[in-house]
Parts: sequence; C-alpha cells; structure tokens
Amino acid sequence: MIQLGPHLTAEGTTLIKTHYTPKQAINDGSLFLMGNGYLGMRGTFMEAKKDAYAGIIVSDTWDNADGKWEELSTVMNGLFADIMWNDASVFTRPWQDFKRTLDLKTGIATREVTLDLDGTQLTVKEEKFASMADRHTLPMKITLTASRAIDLTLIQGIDADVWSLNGTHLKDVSFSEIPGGLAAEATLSNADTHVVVGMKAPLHTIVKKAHAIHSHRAVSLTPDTPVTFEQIMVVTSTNDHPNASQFVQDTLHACPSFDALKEASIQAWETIWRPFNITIEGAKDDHVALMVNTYHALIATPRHKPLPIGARGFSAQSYQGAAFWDQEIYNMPMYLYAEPEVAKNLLLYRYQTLSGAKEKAKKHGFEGAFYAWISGKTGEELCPDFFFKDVLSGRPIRNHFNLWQIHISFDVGFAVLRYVEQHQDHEFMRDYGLEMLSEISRFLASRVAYIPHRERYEIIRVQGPDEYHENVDNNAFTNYQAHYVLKETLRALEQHRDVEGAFLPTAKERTLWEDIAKRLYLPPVNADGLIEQFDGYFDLESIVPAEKVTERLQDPEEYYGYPNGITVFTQCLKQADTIQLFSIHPELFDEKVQKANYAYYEPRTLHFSSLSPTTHALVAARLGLLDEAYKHMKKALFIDLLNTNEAISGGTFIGGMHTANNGASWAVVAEGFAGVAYDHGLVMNPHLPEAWESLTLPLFLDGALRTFKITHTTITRTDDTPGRVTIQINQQTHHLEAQTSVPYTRS
Ligand code: IFM
Repeated sequence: MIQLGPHLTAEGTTLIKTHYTPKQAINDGSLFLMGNGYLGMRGTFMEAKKDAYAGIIVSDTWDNADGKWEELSTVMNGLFADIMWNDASVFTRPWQDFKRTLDLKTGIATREVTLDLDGTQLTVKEEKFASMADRHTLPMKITLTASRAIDLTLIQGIDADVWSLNGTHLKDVSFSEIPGGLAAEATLSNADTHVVVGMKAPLHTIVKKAHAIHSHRAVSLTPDTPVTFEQIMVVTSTNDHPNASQFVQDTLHACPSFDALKEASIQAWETIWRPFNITIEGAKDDHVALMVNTYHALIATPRHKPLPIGARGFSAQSYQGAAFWDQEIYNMPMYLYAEPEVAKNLLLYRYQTLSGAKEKAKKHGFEGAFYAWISGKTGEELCPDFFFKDVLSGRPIRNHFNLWQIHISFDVGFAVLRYVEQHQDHEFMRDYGLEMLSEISRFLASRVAYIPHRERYEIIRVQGPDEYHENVDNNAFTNYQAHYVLKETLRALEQHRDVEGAFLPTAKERTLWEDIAKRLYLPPVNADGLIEQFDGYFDLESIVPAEKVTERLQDPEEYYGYPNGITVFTQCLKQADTIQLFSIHPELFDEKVQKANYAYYEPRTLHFSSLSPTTHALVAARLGLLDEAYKHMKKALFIDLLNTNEAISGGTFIGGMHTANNGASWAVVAEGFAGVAYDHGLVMNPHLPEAWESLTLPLFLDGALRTFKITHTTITRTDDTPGRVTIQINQQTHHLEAQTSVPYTRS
C-alpha cells in the first residue's frame, strides 16, 4: 500500500480513499473523475445531487446561462440512484467502512459503504465508469448485501438537479418513458443545442417529479445474499448527433450488459495507456502520482473531433471548459512524444478556430490572427473583461487577459512549428500550418510598435505569463517567442515556395516581416547575467522570498494582481515567466545565463499558478539542479492529490483538476528527468532524481513505439521493434538496437 495523503492510498494502479465528509465532495468529485475525452462524470456517488456537486460535463455544449460565463454544460444525470428504507434514503444514516476507489488503468470507480438500518447492516457497492470504447455510455452496477432480511425501495432514474457553476443551462427539461428505459431532453439556454440523456434499467413504478423521472422498485434482500442491479446512461447533444433522441434510443437498445461494456472499455483503455506508460522505480508514490496526473490528462483530451482541452478538463466548469495556452505549451508535449495524431488533432482545432482569431484581431484594430485567450468551439474570445473581483470593495476588476496576453498567438505558432519539425509532417504545414503561421505573423506585424528614436520594434502594453503584472512593455517571454515564430515562419515560407493561397504575405508584407525579424527588441542579458522580465521590472520592490508579500493581504481571497493587488508594485511573480522562456527555448541561452536567472527569479515566484511547478522542474532538471527539480516535480505531482492550490481567487471559483499540470507532469519526466528532446533526431541527457532507481519511458519514434529504461548510468532499449534508433547522448551519437544498452554519464 502506498500512502499518498490523509486517508488516501494506492494499491497497484488503484487510488483508494477511506474517509468522506460532504465538504470533500467538491475536490474528491474532481480527483475521482471518470471520463473519456468526450465527457467527464464527477466522482460523486449515485445519490448525489447539486448540493453534493454532482455533474456530468459534456464536450461541445458551450452555453452562456448567466450572461457572463460561457461554459460547458452539465447535463441530466442518468446514473442517479438511491435506496429508501422507511421513507428515507439509507445514505442519511452514518457511513461505516467507507471505501472509494478509482482504477487509473481502466477508469472504473467504486464506492462501498455499510449503513446500519436499526440493527441490519446494509452494504452498498456501486461500480461505474465512463466507457472509453463508446464515449456516450456510462454504465453502473449496484450491489446490495444485507445482514438480515429487509425490504427496501431502489430508485433508479434521471435527475436534472445537478451542479452548474454559472447559471442554469438546462431549460425546458422534459422526461419520458422510452422502450427499455427513461429519457430526458433539454434545450440549453442559448436555444441552439439540445441535449438528450437516456437510462436503461428494468422499469417498475414510474414517478415523475419537476426535476427528475424515477423508477421505484421494491427489493427484498435475504441475509448475506448480494443482489445486483444494472443501470446504463447514454448522452449526446445535437452538436454530435442532429437526431440526438434517436441516437440515444438506438444506443440504449443495442447496449450489452454491464460486464460486456466493462470488458470493451478496459480494452480501449489498454490501447490508450500503451504509449503513455511511464514506470518510475524506487519511488512508488511518485510513480502512482504520475499515473494520476496522466490519467487526468488523457480523460481531458478530446479525440473524437478537433476540440480544445479545457484548463480543468471535464472535472468542473471553471475556466469554461475552454483552451488556454496551456494546451499548446503544457498538454501538447506528451502527445508530441507519445501519440502525435492527438497533437495534430489539437492543432486542427486551432486551424478550425482561425476565423475566430481573425475576427478578434479585426475587432481590436489588428490584422491576422489574434487567438482567444479562452477559446471554445469557434475561437471567439470567451474571456470576460471582468474575471476577478476586488473582494474588499466588491467591485469587479478589469483584467486584460483577453487583450494583453497576446503570447497566446505565438504559442499556437510555436506548437505548429514544433509538431511539424518533430514529425516532419510537411503535408500539415502545407495544408494548415503555413496559413496559421502567416496569419499569426500578420498579427504580430500589426501589433508591434516601431520606436523611431531607438530604431527598433517593441511590443508594448502586454501581459506575460506572470499574470500579476499587466500593462507591461517588452515582456521577455512574449518578445522572444514572437521573434522565434516570425523567424521560423519566414523560413517555412521559403521552404514551401510552391504553396499558393490568399493568406501568403504580399511582397511588401514580407519585407516588413523580415525587418521586424531583424529589429524586434529582445531584452538582453545584462551585466549580472539577468534578463529583465519586462521594462522596469528591476526597479520594482524586491521581496525575497516572495511569500513574505502575503503578509500584506487584507483578505485571504484578495486578488494579488492588477491593478492594485499586493504584488503589483513588487517583483513578486505569480508564475514562471523568464524561466518559462528557458523551458521552451533552452537553445537561446547558455547554461550560465539560465542558472543565474533561475537563482534570481525562483525566490521571487509565488507559484500560485499550477503551471509554475512543472516549468521550474523542467528547467532545473535540464540545468542539473536536481534538488530544485525534484522539489518542484513533487509539488506538481501532488497539486490535485493534496489540493494544494486555491479553489477561489478574487471571488471566482477556479477549482477542479489542473489539466495542464497533469499533462506537463508526464512531459517533465520525459523532457526534464529523462532529458529527452528533439533536435533533428532524438536527444537524451538524463538527470534522474536520487530517489529514483530507474525510469522506463515509451516514445513514439519513426512510426513505432520504442521503450527506454534509464538508470543513473545506462540507457537500455527494452522494446523488440526491429531496427536501430539513433540517439544523441551528451552530444555523442549512439545507435541502439532493440534490447541493447549504452552507458552514459550525467552531463
Ligand atoms: O493559462 C493559465 C494562466 O497561465 C494562469 N491562470 C490560469 C490559466 C488556465 O490554466
């Protein structure tokens, strides 16, 4: 048994919790989430309703119910069930021998609890999952065992009394009986989308309520004889199936038994996991914590059509179920190394939303593609102007994430370049990439300011990754990233001169782009070896360690950033910024510069964004700062297991799974500790933490999956795929056949 946290352990690949209070429902509902990239069912129990944060969040159901937050909708719960005894739910009795589990390899969740019914012990076990084989289907099996004969009523049905973060999305919910089960239909508040939920279970007495339809079934239990009941839910929306009702009915009709559905899902999960199976030997808690993170990254990623990865996946509606730069910088790397088709699908989503990005640019007086900071289906900007509020005055704060965090466009461009380079997918470049890159460069050209007396271009009035400092000029991350993308776009255009399209730059534009590439201001390394995060940053008050600034808080929920938060006039950072630059562009600065900046910026960083620890772990590992790297890696691995990050900031709920951190944890093990990179071929410079004996890592290379076992002294290819793999280790070329090893010394 591996201890992970209070009452939280793991056995093999199963996460186990043995304690429950209603207060835990919000966090544990996220941690024990079941999902499949199409939907997520919060890890709540069968009798849970809105007050216990029950919710099934379905992809492509964006809806704005409160006039402010466009978010994915939670739908009617077709796995609602309860057990009544003497007219009350048995779950109102004290819970004994509580145990809940989630098998990370199969996505199957269970809850087992014993209830004392005036001397009769009733044990209830529920087992459920979101099928990975048929993503619209959620099966559940309930097993009841009593110590004495007892008569109960089992309620099974569809319940619309579900948690919704910002307003009621489900309008005009109607309930009906259908062949073999029950159905519920609703229109989302925007009236465009219709959602349908079906439930299959043997029907008995049907009871209709305002928010539910139930079947009541009398159950007589005999002593110590388990009885099982199955219940299958199917859900879709008209965005997936125009005739959603028919789809639900047909799917339910064809639905096999719980066990058959379970077997099919287990097999689908096996395929999903194969390229992502990392084994850490020597630190079982790290191994299982990495599995937890990988599991959540996988279930948050849509594969069925080009859709974004939400910053909280399908675990909660916070951050609107929409993509941020997280998707390209944090989630994509693991797919680049393990399953490039998924990376491509994510880029196709950005291609699909190019028109939204062009509209946003136009709306704000720019040209080209200004990607949405918060991007849903169409690429229209979903980020509200007033994101947080000043909890002291109660007034909303005008944050400028949507207008000033322009690096999002360059991050998308960077991901296109990285995917094409790593997988040599020139077809993608010709069909989509060049157009995206041209529009992004066009945006940059319209956004830079030429400063005549300095004879250079600058990027003014932006917000870098460190979101606490808004309205800054020449943010180092933004300028370098923009410059890299522009320079590489010009190179790609040159390489693909035969491609035609109205998006290509005119001769005049090209001359301008070339000039910007030559004369864009790149904040230099100063005499102390430091890069200033933005103009004037070094003049701000220095507080080290940054945590000291929190003494100035007047309210724990106060927003720390713009315009008047406690960090604004200080050097305290929310999250990695200059270090962020090194994480994706290690080639731009030598080790000495990176180390000097790491030493300067890290103590000034609060790490209040879940994005920060993996960035530091990655850079520190590459620099050989192993204690630092491991400290940040540990933090990243346990953010969701231990709920270390605040769920409410500036009065806004931002809880749920930290999907970018989940995906980046995998990437940091690969890119940081295994030292994997792609530079015209595979590079590996491992830096294993002392606590790890070895690391086994699959990588998708030249169309096949290879596996490498890395110890502190050797790298071994453990797969059987014929053919050799060329690797650069400490700048030396090695050719590794299957089942052969090569020694290495840490660089
Ligand atoms: O994209 C991030 C941002 O960098 C910090 N705030 C949360 C966003 C979503 O994860």
